[in-house]
Amino acid sequence: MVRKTLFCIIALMLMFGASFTVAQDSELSLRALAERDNFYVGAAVYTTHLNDPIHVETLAREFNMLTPEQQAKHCELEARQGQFDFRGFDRLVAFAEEHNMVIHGHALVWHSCTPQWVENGDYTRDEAIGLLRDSIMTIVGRYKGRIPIWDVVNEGITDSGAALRDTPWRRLIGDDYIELAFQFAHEADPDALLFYNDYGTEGMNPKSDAVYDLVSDFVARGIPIHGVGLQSHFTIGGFDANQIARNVERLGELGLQVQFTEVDIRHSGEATDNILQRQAGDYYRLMDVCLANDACTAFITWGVTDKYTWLRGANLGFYNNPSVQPLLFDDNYQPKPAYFAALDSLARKVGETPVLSDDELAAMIGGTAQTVEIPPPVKSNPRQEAPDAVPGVIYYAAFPISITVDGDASDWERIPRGLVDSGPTVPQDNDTTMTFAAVADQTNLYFLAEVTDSQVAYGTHDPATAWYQEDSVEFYLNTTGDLTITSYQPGVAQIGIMAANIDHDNPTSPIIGGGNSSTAQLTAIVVKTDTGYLIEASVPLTTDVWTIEPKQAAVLGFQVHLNGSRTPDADRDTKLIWSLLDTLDQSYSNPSLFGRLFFWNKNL
Ligand code: 9MR
Repeated sequence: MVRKTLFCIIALMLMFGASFTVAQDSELSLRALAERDNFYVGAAVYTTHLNDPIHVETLAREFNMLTPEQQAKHCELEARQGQFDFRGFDRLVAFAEEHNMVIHGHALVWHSCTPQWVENGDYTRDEAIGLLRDSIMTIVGRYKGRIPIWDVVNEGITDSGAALRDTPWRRLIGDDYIELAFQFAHEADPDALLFYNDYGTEGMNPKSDAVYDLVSDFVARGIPIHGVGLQSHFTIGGFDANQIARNVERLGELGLQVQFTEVDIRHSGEATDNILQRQAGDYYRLMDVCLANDACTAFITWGVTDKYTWLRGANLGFYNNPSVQPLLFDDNYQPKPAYFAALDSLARKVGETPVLSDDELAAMIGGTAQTVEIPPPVKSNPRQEAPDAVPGVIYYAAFPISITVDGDASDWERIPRGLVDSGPTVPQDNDTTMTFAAVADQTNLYFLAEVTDSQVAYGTHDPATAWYQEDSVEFYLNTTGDLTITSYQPGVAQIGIMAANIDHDNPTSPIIGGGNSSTAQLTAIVVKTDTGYLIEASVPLTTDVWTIEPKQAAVLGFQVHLNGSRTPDADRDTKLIWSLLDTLDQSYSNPSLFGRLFFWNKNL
């Protein structure tokens, strides 16, 4: 009977990679498609880029919006008080007008590009307000009627979201410098759309909550604000499209526009084909999120060509990767898979023939299927409490078995292990692997991870935004009963457990990350071992979002990932994945790529 049930679910689907062979149709461009949907596709540009004919040609062909990457910032325009230099900015505005492109002005107030005379100035509050007004009136006033969108304040909130950032204008004026800047910009050009712009505020998190609170307060009090810019400087696999959709939705409900203002998607190491495919999948998803909501009016990449990306600049700390390729066009202005992904998303939105075949799209975002055969359950050692795992497909979780979550794995002795030793990002000299196990009793589901890793690196990334960039293990569960769902909903959780818990002595509130991870009510202990580190963890069978019933052959969606970083300051360079379905590291957004956990009654 048991076997029959198991064989019935055998038709597990496996993705296959498709090679990438799309020829560019000369009629199609991002711009042409965007213009059919009153949408803007933009790029950040330096004035010097206009000296490069191929840059000019690509920019004018593909984009209908332009953001000055540097030339419209206050420190550039008014390095000396009252002495404005508009030469660079004027050139960009003239270029945009000549090519019927819209300028997205950036940025009137930004702590990183505030003139020295403001930073060092010893002004009273009233004097400072007067100076802020003069500067904004002069800059916005000069282009009145010609620049329809301005980033009025950029990055005014701290990374934790707990406070306003300590900035030169805030020190001189006080917290209301932000609303004053909006009022002055409105006074200078009442028709311009005024935006608040920031990073790390794309999804749902404390910082995006702080932005939401700031702008809803402005809306409620009638301070002129019309939009929010979500910068969108991402790492591949580093955002949850569903969360961004929710954030866009709540901002839209305030009557505000949203624009993705500085999109780039970076990666560590060389840009392999696999990386470029995953990057393309991310561009597709991000473009799709924007196009899905009418409140989202522009998708702006932070540059045209990889050649000029700011991410190749020196001294970027752990971003530093001289060979990074984060944009839509390569160093030679050739369109990359990411370009075709963005183009395809736009094409589908406007009802144009898709640019990518289903197989090509599946190779980027997952979805195409094949059948894999599952062997009958077998215990290779009769003392085992459950059958051997089927690599990358099924893990049999024995029950009822109770575990003490104490960092000592001796109570897992008769429990079979699953193995995680491959994945989309594996360094040549990789020495990191892991085994894992799961069991349940009447109250909890327990997890064990034993990681072999000669360099356990942790403690340098912000757990709120970059937990997956350092040593960590992710357990994923889909308890909804529908293993085909392709997006997160209550009952699905990505539970990322950081090695940083080694130095954390509060097992009932461990340092975790991942989609819906807080709903899992995780308890976890992480300890260093001779060969790496070990995680013991548990989640309750009953929470606000799920009821898990361990019964013979009952099934959950289940997935295990390992993130490895070998240098403490660097982003992860290793990504190992258990489920064979997830070849492109998409489990964080698509639960249909999980493998399966079957409960196995040890007494049967
Ligand atoms: O990409 C820009 C880089 O060339 C400049 O040197 C730098 C300082 O002005 O600003 C960079 O752009 C930033 C943008 O204005 C605000 N968000 C973060 C961007 C990347 O640092």
